[in-house]
Amino acid sequence: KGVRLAIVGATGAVGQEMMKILEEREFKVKELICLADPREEGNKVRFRDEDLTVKAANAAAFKQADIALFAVNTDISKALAPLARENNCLVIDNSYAFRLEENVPLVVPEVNPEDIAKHQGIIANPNCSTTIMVVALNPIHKAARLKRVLVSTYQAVSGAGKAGIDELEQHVRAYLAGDDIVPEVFQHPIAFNLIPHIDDFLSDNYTREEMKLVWETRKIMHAPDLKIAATAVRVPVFRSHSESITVETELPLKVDEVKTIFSQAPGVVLQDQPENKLYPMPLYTSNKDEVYVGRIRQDLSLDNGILFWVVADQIRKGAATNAIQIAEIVVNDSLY
Ligand code: 11C
Repeated sequence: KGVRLAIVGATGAVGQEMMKILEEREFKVKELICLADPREEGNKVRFRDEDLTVKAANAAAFKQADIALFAVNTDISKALAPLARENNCLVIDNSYAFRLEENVPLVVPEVNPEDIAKHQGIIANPNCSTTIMVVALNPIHKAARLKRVLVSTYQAVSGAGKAGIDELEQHVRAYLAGDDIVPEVFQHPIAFNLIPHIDDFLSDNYTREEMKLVWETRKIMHAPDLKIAATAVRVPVFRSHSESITVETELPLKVDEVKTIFSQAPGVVLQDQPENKLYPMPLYTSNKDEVYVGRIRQDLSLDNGILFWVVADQIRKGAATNAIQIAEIVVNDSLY
C-alpha cells in the first residue's frame, strides 16, 4: 500500500529534510527511490531505520516511481523533469524552472490547494521567502483585501544550501582569528555583515529573489494586480528566513482583529506579546513547520496599513514541508 515516491536530490539539504518529514508525517510510501547525481550513485541514505542506496536519476529510475519530489537546482530540474514526465511520473518541483508557466500550478496548500487538481504533470513549489509570506498574507487578503504589500526579507544562509551554512561558519572563524576572508558562495563576507543581494540583478535593479516575491505571490494568490515591492537581504543566520511586512488593505483592520485573524489562520502561529518579550525569532522557529507572526502594529504613516514580522524555517515550510503537503493532497485525492 502507498505510492512509489522518488526524491531527486536526496543527498542535498532539502532532499534530506524531505526524508525526515516523510518519516514524521508517516507518509504512505510503498517504495522510496533516492536519486542524485551519477557521482553519488551507490552512496547510502537512511530512511525508516534502513540504509537506502542512492541511484542515478535517469529514465529507468523514473519508470519505477509514481511521484518525484525534485530538490535540485533550476538547470537540473529543466533537464530531468521531461524525463520523469515521459515515464508517467508526476513531478513536484522545488526549483524556479516551471513556477511561472501557465499550465503549472504553483501551490501553497494553506492558500490555493484547489490549483493542484489542474496540473498537467508538473506542480511547482514556490521560492521559500514567497511561501512564508503568502501563508501570512492570505488570511489578511481574505478578511480585508490587500491593496499593496511592502516586504524586506532577512534570509538565512541555508537558503543557499549546505555550502551557505559552511561559508558562514568559515567566515565567522576567519573573522575572529583575523584571517583573510574569501567569499565563494556569497558575494561578500557574510559573518557580521548583511548582503542586500540574493540571486542576480535584473534590468530594473531589483534582484530575481525580490521579483520572485512579486511574481510568485500574485500567481499563488490569484491576484495579478496586487502591488508588491521587495528588498531581499542575506543575513548571518543559519536557518529560518524572517520578513518585515507592511500591508495596505481596502477595508480597515484593527490590531486586535489582525491578531484574531492570524490566531485562526492555517499554518500560522501567533507570537505577539511584547510585554513578555515574545515575538518570532529564527533561532526558535527552526525545525518547525509553521509560519510565526508577531510585532503586529498599526501603520502610523498610512490609513488601512498594518505592519508585522514573520519568521519560518525556510528549509521546512519554505521547501520540504510544502512539497510534501502538496504530495499528500495529490495522493489523498488520487491526482497522480
Ligand atoms: C535563498 N530563496 O534563500 C533562496 C533559495 O527559487 O527556490 C531558493 C531559491 C528558489 O537563497
